[in-house]
Amino acid sequence: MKLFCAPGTLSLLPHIVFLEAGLAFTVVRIDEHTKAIEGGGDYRTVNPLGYVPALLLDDGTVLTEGAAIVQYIADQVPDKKLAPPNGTIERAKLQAWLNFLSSEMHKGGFGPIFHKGISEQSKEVFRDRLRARYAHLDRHLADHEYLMGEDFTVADANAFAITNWAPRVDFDLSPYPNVLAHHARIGCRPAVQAAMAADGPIPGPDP
Ligand SMILES: N[C@@H](CCC(=O)N[C@@H](CS)C(=O)NCC(=O)O)C(=O)O
Repeated sequence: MKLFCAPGTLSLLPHIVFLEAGLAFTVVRIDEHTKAIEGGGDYRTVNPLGYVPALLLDDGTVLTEGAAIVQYIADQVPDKKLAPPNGTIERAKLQAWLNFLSSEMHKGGFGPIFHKGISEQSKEVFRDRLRARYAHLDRHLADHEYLMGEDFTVADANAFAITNWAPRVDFDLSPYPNVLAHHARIGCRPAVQAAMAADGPIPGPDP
């Protein structure tokens, strides 16, 4: 399986989950701005929308969307309990967290703040949205070690990958001590440290 990645992006999420799962995979780097695949080729031939992550299966199937990719990986190794079994209410709750992180926090929060075409005033609107959502996360994590309770799941890796962006968009996490503690806890995991090291330095903004 090939995982298409770019440093500092959501591709950190499936990268972490692959390492947690202990499955064989190859990282294929792409330039987030030019869409060039390292070693040659245009990433839009893999994902026409040009964003990462994408997973290329050995049979040629392409799976996009971080939330779908990590559930697919988790389901290959059920004993690792990276996601509750399909069809259970616990799995639905995991999907609720993944959707919350993707829509409310990533696309509805961090994404627009990264956009160079958005005014500082508008960015503050999205920072406000993030504040409300981080407050919700913080309340939840006050009495849960992990998003799903007592066990690490792919949702924790998702929260980690997204929260990593806070310093890059001047988003202050200090009012959310439980989020910070969770972030530190997840960041200590060997798979997370290995994925971060492999990700390497984050390139500068699009010229
Ligand atoms: N809906 C996608 C969004 C992925 C996404 O926004 N990726 C960003 C990096 S974090 C990207 O590649 N942006 C470049 C672009 O949209 O051209 C998912 O959840 O996987």
